[in-house]
Amino acid sequence: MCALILAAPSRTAGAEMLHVVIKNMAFSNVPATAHVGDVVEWSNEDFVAHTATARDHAFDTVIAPGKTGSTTLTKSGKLRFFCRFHPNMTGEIDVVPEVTSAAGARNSR
Ligand SMILES: [Cu+2]
Repeated sequence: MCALILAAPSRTAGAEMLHVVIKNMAFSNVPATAHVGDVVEWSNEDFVAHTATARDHAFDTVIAPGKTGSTTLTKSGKLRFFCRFHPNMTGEIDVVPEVTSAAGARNSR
């Protein structure tokens, strides 16, 4: 039997808020990487509505002009997203698993 069970995604204190700006019909300020459990806040600074929609339809958030929406990153892997209203608006974030305290000592830098 395997003693090492991958626990359900836990919302740890290390979760970060990532701010993505939607402006001039484009996603900007998109972080290259994020962790599972982080929250992406989408700020729509345009005068038209946009969506933040995952390619795999894990989420689909409509953001009205001047408003914000948020998405919690629940799984690791390459997150590709786009705007349903303007499919040429795309972005991607590399979502890496939450670092557990047991593995936390192994810093990559
Ligand atoms: Cu759009």
